[in-house]
Amino acid sequence: MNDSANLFAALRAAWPADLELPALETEHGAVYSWRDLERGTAMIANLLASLGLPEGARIAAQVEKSPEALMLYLAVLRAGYVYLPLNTAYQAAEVEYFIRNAEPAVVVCSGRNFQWVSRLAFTAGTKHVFTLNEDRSGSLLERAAHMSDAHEIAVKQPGDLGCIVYTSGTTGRSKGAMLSHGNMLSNALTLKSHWDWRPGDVLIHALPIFHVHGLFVAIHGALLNGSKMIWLSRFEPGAVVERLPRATVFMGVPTLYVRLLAEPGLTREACANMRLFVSGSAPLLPDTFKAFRERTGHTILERYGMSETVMLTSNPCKPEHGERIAGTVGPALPGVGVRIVRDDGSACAVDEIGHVQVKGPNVFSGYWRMPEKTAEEFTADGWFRTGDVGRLDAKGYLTIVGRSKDLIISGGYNVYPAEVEGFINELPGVAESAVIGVPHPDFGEGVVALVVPRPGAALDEAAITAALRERIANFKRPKRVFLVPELPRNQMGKVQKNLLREQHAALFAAG
Ligand code: MCA
Ligand code: AMP
Repeated sequence: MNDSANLFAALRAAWPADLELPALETEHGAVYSWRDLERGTAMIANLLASLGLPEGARIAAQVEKSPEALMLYLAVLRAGYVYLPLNTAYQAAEVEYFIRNAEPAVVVCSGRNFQWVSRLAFTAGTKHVFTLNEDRSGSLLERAAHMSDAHEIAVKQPGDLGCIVYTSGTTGRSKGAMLSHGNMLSNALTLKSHWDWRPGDVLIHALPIFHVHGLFVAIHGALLNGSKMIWLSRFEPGAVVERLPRATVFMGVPTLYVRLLAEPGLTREACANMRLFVSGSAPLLPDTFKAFRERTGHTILERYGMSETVMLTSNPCKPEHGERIAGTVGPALPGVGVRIVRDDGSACAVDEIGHVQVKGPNVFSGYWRMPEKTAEEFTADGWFRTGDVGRLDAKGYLTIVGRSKDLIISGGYNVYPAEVEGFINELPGVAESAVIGVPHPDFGEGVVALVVPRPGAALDEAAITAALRERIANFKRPKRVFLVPELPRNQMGKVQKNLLREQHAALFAAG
């Protein structure tokens, strides 16, 4: 082991001495040992090293969740390059933007997407495109198979870039949040102690691995504790319930908890071995919190974070730290600063609602190649403006009450209305549109579009939905589209989205 600040080195140092122990168990019954992870990551790291990539080269991956996809992520860290995860739901226009913006030296995609992804990548100057499929086929592993299974972990400084995570922008353009090895490791170490990771913990991993929740919070948590993961390639509530008796930790977005509650098998007995249920990425409704406690006897721990900052606040894990309070996201994590300020930047009083700003070793250094945007998002005294609106109570618990950014969170995925409106407005026959989020019993918020047709244009909901299918990720596609003669505007000419949200508030009402 070297003394580098490489995140992988810290994770690797926590693995059990006996590398033959199981590290990962898949839903198909395949078991990967710690040695398999060690060898697999070494071979892929050696493949990357053999390509003669420049320092700081980006490796973009749009691949299905699999143990090998996990190894690819770890291998990129191990080799000292920069990982760029992409949601598998992204369509060509979205992927093209990321590739042009990040200029990855290597792109890894599913075999079935090779044709269009490689065309985009080679056009943008990417030198290497590999494929990786769920069934372990594809050129990445074929090439890695010829590599040595010994690899010395690349030496990194805490400030060296480890990942770029794209988060959508309010103006429609995605921004790449640059996270360093130090950002990610400091947060992982804080969560290890705060969430009381202990010997014998087993994590059920059922989240996608292209966003912070599944990729960092869950994976770093387990690997930094040498804990086995029960690895599910997709969330299926029955499959989770079946495995609860053999696990101790579960992490999910609120939609996962809503769906688990619909399973009759979710009982106190099924959860008897469980230690911790964590929720985040979107607000957990107090009703869900309560129903889960009544059904299982477990109190979900809700926490709050962002792609730019990893985790910021958390309800207590250990009883001596206090109670887990429904509707709150808990106090700031140790080492993290959270403050609430008014529009003029002055500090809010206890319980006064204002803008949430944060600071800490976990906070990113800036947006990839967007120095002006980065400067706008930080205050003069170095605090990051989250775009969330909240209040801190006398005990320091944060409650998120809204967002100053025009953002919809659907099933834990972020949808920026401006981006969806941009795609709708480009469709023939559309004069303008407004995209809003309204309460949805399953996804928390459901995306809805109000579309104003051009005079004489023949538009309908089905045609608009069909046209969007090819253009944007499925979770961004409006669940309903309404044709309207005009959009309500205030005196300044701004569309009154609040009014639209009120009008459609009961659209997806349960039942
Ligand atoms: C799927 N669909 C959705 C969503 N997911 N619609 C709206 N919102 C969604 N999130 C739609 C698809 O468009 C499709 O519609 C239909 O559901 C079936 O698609 P499928 O992929 O089979 O759905 P699923 O497997 O049931 O997925 C639902 C899900 C998934 C499991 C809740 O969305 C999910 O894994 N969400 C977790 C997201 C996550 O990890 N977020 C963390 C971000 P159609 O049939 O019409 O095509 S990290 C973060 O936010 C920060 C840092 C933090 O604090 O953690
Ligand atoms: P992302 O850009 O995907 O990292 O999403 C970050 C945003 O998700 C935050 O700025 C919040 O608006 C939201 N978020 C994350 N966790 C929570 C939570 N527990 N409650 C409410 N909102 C949350």
